[in-house]
Amino acid sequence: MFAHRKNPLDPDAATETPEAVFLNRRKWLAAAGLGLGAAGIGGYWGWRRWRGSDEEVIAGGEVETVPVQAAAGHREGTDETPRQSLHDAFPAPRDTRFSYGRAETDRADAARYTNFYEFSSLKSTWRYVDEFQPYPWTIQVGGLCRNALKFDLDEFHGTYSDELVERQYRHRCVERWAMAVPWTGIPLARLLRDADPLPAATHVRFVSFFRPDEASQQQYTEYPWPYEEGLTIDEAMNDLTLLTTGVYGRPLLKQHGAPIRLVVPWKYGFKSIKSIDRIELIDHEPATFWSTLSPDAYPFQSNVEPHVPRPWPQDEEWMLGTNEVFPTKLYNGYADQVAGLYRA
Ligand SMILES: Nc1nc2c(c(=O)[nH]1)N[C@H]1C(S)=C(S)[C@@H](COP(=O)(O)O)O[C@H]1N2
Ligand SMILES: [Mo]
Repeated sequence: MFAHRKNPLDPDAATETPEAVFLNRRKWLAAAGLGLGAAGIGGYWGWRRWRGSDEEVIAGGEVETVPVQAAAGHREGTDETPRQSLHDAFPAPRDTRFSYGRAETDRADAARYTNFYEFSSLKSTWRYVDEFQPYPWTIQVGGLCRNALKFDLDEFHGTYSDELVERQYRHRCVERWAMAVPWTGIPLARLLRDADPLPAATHVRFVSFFRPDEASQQQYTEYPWPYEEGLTIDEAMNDLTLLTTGVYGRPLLKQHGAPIRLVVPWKYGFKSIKSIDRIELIDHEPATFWSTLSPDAYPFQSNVEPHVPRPWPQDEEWMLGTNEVFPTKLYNGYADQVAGLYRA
């Protein structure tokens, strides 16, 4: 059992995690090359084993599904909500308007290095998600709207089966790692329109699950569970904001936030809340998990801004898997789509 790390608010802890150093394969190889000899080889072997094979990392996060009644879906002329079983929803057609502008991150590399504090403050959360049962799963949309919604994953996939798309997005964590991955989902705006917001709704609040029996860190830490996030209504309605149930053309792995998560590619990764339990239309800026813990480091807006330290310098980022370094762009390169939201 690995010790769960100390205070994640300590900037040093979050940037140079022991694990990040540990995972830096090039350093290990270099160290071996420098003549640490047998010790180096032994260390490398241990590192290989501890790191987990690609197969282990992926299998560790795969969601077990129970066969649902009639994946065939909706019976015409009934009020029954259409249903589609999880695996039949994938793959979805690619939305060709989006491309990474760099190499796609390897699927196992993305699955190996994840942030999911409900399970661990280490990055290898795939090791800690065994007990998590994200299927079946019910999600609710409510608050200041005319048509509150409640549906399970199969109803979601049945209702939006013609609208699911795959989009290639860049992702940027405030800790400065980045990835380029294909998400499957629908624009959040599509769902919100179905909920029919009242004019008083100015913000949207997202709340993750609270299941201390399945997510050990919800038992042991003082964090303000459940994880919560928020957007202004205009940010939530922006076409880039994607509500996703898949990645790499398959259902989300547990460590990526199965069964349903948000992806907000122009903001730091912590805004992209995982494993959503409910969505609420509200008339004020909501508190969020990270802004509650550290308002200065993680303010509500938290757009990717290379010139604003948060709290580390943010002008560069490195890619999972390859360690390739890129200059960080304003709004993570999505300024064309979102700059209008922030003009005075
Ligand atoms: N519920 C929940 N959502 C979360 C987090 C978390 O700890 N809990 N971590 C966030 C952070 S800091 C990042 S960078 C992204 C990481 O997404 P990934 O692990 O799928 O790459 O998820 C975000 N969503
Ligand atoms: Mo992050």
